[in-house]
Amino acid sequence: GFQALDCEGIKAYVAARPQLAKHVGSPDSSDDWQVREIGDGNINFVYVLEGPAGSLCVKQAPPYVRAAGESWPLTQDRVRIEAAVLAEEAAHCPQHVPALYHFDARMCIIAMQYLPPPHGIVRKGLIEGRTYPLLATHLASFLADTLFHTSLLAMPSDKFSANVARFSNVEMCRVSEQLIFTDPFFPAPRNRHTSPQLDADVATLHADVAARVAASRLKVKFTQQRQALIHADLHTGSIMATQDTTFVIDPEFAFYGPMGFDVGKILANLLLMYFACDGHATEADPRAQQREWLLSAVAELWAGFQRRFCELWRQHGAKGDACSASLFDAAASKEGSAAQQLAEQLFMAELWRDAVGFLGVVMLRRLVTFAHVADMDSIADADARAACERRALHFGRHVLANAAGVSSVQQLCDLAQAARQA
Ligand code: SR1
Ligand code: MG
Repeated sequence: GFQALDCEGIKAYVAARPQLAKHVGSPDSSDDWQVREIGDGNINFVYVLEGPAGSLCVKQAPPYVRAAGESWPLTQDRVRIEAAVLAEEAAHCPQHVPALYHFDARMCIIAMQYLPPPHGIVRKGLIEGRTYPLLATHLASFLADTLFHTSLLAMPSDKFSANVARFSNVEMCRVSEQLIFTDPFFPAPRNRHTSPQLDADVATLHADVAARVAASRLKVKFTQQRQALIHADLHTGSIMATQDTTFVIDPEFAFYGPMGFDVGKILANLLLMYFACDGHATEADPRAQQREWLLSAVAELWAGFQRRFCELWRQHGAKGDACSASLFDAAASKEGSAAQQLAEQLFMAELWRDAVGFLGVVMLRRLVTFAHVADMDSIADADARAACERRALHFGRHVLANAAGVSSVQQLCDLAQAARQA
């Protein structure tokens, strides 16, 4: 029963459903509603409807990858995942998730709150030179709240296991496994790099045993570790923000996976923009401030995440909920408090090491496989672009292969600074 809809089809679909139409206006005057397709992602079609009563965002998933066309089929079950994940995330962190209004499994449609201007996709804003003063703090909360509350630290094991099954997303995970962990290291059919100046660098990467082995170890972690419900596509194109608000969208790749993947992916995307800044610099705006802000956002995001996550862990322990992985009532005695501290340290050290490795491989894939980032691709000057890409590529490769040696976020930022100046 699936049918792909165009703007007029979407308007008729909404007008026929009073619970949806009420967000836009009276169905009798739907001829006057404005509808436009605004999707700029790789996967789906996204429509905005505006009318006298307000606005609505409607997303429809075709049975293929939008950016590749019908030659690349893709499960439409991703819409079920997206609807379920938006609801789950909203239960833990409603202030950073758009409200979900509707899910239609047959038509592969979801409808949700439209976030009007000045909300915008963060990637676009960054390319235009914007900064977002609260982005790091908000993302730290989003990550800590969603990851902690969906993990065994907060959940009894029966509920946890049911969640792991409910959010099984095998086909979408396979796309990530291929594009992120495998394709960067050989001349895969869909690979491309934008600048021919990078030919030799890409050939070197294909022969790089240390990077390939590091990526394959992370791939094992990605496929096997059922740690929390992760968004799994948390890049700057999956975030809409203003100067005061932040919303995380598009969780169609979500599944129970390693927490470090979400942390690493968003840090990778902030750093890709950091390396792209030089290519967007003009005399009027040399992007020095933006560069500085990007590094401070990386540092604040990690520090804020750690702080909030450990705070939740202690609060949860103090409530006395005996979860499988909780240190029961840990803070109640001196020994308990020391045990809690040590547990937090070990947990965060492993998460950080994972995040650094993931961020390295995520940076590589955005430069040398299918699906690039506009941060780099939109740099007009070909030589400037190639220079930015090369620095990002070498940095990504270095932190991927040497993740264990990057012991702090400050060290990560120092390495990024040095790689930019190399
Ligand atoms: C075939 S999908 C390519 C990429 O687009 C999405 O945004 C994800 O990042 C995915 O890896
Ligand atoms: Mg997306």
